[in-house]
Amino acid sequence: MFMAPQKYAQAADSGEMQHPEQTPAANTGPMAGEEEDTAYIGFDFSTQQLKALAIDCHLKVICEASVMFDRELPEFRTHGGVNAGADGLTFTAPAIMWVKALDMLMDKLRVAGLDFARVAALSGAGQQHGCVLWRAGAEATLGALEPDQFLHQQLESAFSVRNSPIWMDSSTTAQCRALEQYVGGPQKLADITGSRAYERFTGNQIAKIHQQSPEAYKNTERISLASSFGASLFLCKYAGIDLSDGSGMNLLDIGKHAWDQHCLDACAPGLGSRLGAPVPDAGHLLGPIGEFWAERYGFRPDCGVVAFTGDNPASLAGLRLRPGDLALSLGTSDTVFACLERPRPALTGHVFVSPTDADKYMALLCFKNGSLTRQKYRDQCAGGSWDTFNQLLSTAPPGNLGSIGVYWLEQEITPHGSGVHRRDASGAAVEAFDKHTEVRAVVEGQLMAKRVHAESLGFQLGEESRVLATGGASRNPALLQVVADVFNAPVYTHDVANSACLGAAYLARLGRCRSAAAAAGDTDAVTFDTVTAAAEPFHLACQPRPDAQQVYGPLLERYRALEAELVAEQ
Ligand code: XUL
Repeated sequence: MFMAPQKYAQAADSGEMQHPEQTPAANTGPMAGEEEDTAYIGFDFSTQQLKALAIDCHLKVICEASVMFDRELPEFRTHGGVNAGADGLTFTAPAIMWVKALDMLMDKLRVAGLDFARVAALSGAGQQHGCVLWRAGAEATLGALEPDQFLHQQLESAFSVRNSPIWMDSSTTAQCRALEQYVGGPQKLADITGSRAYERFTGNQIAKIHQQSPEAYKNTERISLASSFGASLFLCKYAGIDLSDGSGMNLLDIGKHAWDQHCLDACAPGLGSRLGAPVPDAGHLLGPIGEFWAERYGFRPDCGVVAFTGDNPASLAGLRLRPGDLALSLGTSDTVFACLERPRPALTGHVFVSPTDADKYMALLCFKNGSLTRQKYRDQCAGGSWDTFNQLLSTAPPGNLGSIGVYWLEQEITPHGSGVHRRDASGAAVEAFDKHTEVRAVVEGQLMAKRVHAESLGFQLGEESRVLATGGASRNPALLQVVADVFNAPVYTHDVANSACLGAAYLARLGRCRSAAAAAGDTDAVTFDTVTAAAEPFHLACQPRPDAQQVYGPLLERYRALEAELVAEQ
């Protein structure tokens, strides 16, 4: 019987992992324009904390620090880094809290021994969709920051809206429907911007602010995303919005890399000038760090600020996903990222411009029913034991002799649906399965959903495709074998903590080295792949069974049809 090691006993979907094969890492050191001691920083303005990580030019992590909003900045009375409105729909966070956290984080990095004079460039990630509204005159304040004072003392009154809407907000349904109607329907909006209208997407949030607080909107000279807000603090002037993070606004034409005038008009007047032009490419060097930073922290005056991106795009960069690869984050809810060459925006899921190559795209899918659903069936069928759960999973054959199920215990978002629905091999609805069939139906159903929805957005599995599994459940080999079989692709694991910070640090290196190469007349010498060639290798966890395609090909078609039928009924 498979025994989970003690250290994983508490972790969701835990199990033991062998790493039978490793992909060798390229052995690269300093590149053009780098010294042996050159360092890069990646920040992450995430929901619950502000984090930073520094790497050297061998891509080794040399320093990490973080500031937890609830615990270290209790004066803002956030819960999980956010303030919930009384309506249960509105979620905000004070931008000045993020500024104060940055003051604290910089001191922590200094105390941790990071020599800022080594830093050739920095970049960052931000929680997606949230926005910061800068009051008229704020850029002048940014440009005149005094190095002997904290940032938060100087930026206290820089915002026209104190509480920034964030991604958890779902109070803008009316604005979403209005935007879809204005542009010609949800699929038309998805074709332009990569997603149908979503409540948390920034255009809809701005429309609500314009409608409910017209004076504040009028008094706003610039609107940043959390990501470009971070970059603006370091540049000491407004930073453009990154194309990948900008794809989460329902405003960007993801094919043309420009704001769509129709979408802008539908949301608020004068919006284009308040957003500024998006940055033109991935890992774009925006300019040198502001004087404040050189004087207060000893950064070199030519330290580059590379456009900050969204946390999900930065994670895709941190995992170094290639076209045809798919990353599966198996956590409380499950998330899928994939690289796409030819996207097909759909009514479910999101297509963003790729954070590492603006000619490509990434898919993002969030599945609400992840680990908690698996745990529920572990408790129900396996007495709370992952070992027993894995045993049951192995008892039922791949393909479950034709039994399939959809387990939307929580109202699912990919697709929109709820309830538990079982079908036997003949396609007839059944009330219950025996334990091993149930366990396999849960796992296979969840994984088939991921493949079906990724493919609906244009994801194509190829000969070279890899599935990269992260999160608690990626330590469970029985589950990973089902992943390999359903995707008919090898599964790799990678223990990257802070993949968003790491991805941001890689993007900092990309921006810096590419601009050094361009200055030397060699514009094409540096790509995201070349600057990350020395990164830690992935570990091969398992290969698909030889008959995987034969088993799952027809089952995937049945699963797709079942979901479509259920969505149509609901
Ligand atoms: C993605 C999303 C969240 C936030 C969390 O669309 O809303 O993943 O980016 O930080």
